[in-house]
Amino acid sequence: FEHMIRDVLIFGCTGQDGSYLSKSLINKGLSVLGVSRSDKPNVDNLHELSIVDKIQIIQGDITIFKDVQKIIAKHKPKIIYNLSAQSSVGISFKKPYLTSKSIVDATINLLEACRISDFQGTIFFAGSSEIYGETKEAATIQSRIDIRSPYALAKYQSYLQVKAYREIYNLKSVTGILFNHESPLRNKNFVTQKIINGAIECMQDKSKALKLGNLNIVRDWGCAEEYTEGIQAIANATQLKDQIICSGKAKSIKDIVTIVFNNLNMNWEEHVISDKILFRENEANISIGNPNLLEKDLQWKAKITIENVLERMIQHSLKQSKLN
Ligand code: NDP
Ligand code: GDR
Repeated sequence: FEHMIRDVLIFGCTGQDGSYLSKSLINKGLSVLGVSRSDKPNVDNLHELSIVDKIQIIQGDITIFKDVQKIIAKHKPKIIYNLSAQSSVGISFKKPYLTSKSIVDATINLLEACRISDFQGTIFFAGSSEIYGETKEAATIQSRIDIRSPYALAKYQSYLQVKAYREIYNLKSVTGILFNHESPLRNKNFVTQKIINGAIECMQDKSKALKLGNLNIVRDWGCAEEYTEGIQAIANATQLKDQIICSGKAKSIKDIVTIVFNNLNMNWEEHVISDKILFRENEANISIGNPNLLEKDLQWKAKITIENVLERMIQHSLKQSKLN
């Protein structure tokens, strides 16, 4: 492993998307070097996908310029994916500085390290639909920006950095603006996983309640595993262009709750409580994307429904709960 030249470098390889992306690249025969902040990274996701032995992970902090510079100089990757972030919108309200550092400082470090070393490959940045806030109609890449959280602010700043380095320095840097995408690897604090685990607890103990925030929030949901293919399509395009990855299909939190509880043969109204304490300040009620440009330019479109993803997540969580 030590001085082998790597095809692909992934910052944030231990997360949901980093794991699926690594698996997809490895399956295509590419060698993957992952970066984690930790020298004892949590490899549960990589283990789950049976790729722990097929990926090399090194320690590095993307918020430290020297770390990034050294990694690029030493490993000379052909392509870089930056998926690393404090990725929870909810947490970003309590940790705005950490969130900004993990996204904005990270992006400028990576762009600068690539500029200085005359990096010729593509640098993909995981942007977020949260930059569009409330979408009056399905968001396109030109839609109005509407910042409603420290997380969205950081993602917007980085999106501009990535675009500016492409335009000023001809760096091959590009952003994929991703709408919500879920999977069995989704961290437990995100709403789909919280609903599924909560519903399973209610099934095991009928007296249990599940406290959620605003049930009327509408989002555009998709499948994480599939979106990592869209990410590659954007990064490998002959003409680099910032693109939106979404399903174009809107569902409310109440819809997700209904699908999950129905799947487990329960009536959600007997268990779910909407608690004002869990509402987010100033949150966009509706966020939906328009998938047409990505399909037109790169012939990529989402095919897997959120119902299908939720079904897989439920099966996975049921299996886990029986193991424990
Ligand atoms: P995860 O939270 O699952 O993974 C992100 C990874 O970033 C972690 O595994 C962690 O790896 C690393 N990281 C770096 N700094 C921090 C920090 N301060 N706190 C926590 N983790 C940190 O994210 P996803 O895989 O879901 O998302 C990948 C990227 O795509 C992120 O940038 C996210 O903002 C963006 N995105 C995701 C969407 C989604 O719906 N999932 C939608 C839109 C954008 P380690 O500990 O090993 O360093
Ligand atoms: P979020 O995802 O970090 O907002 O964005 P999350 O799953 O936490 O929230 C999705 C929506 O559900 C609403 N909601 C609740 N959310 C949580 N966590 N807990 C609750 O009890 C609850 N009740 C309602 C939220 O208010 C929100 O509207 C995700 C992340 O992956 C980001 O990185 C990414 O950029 C965006 O998706 C697009």
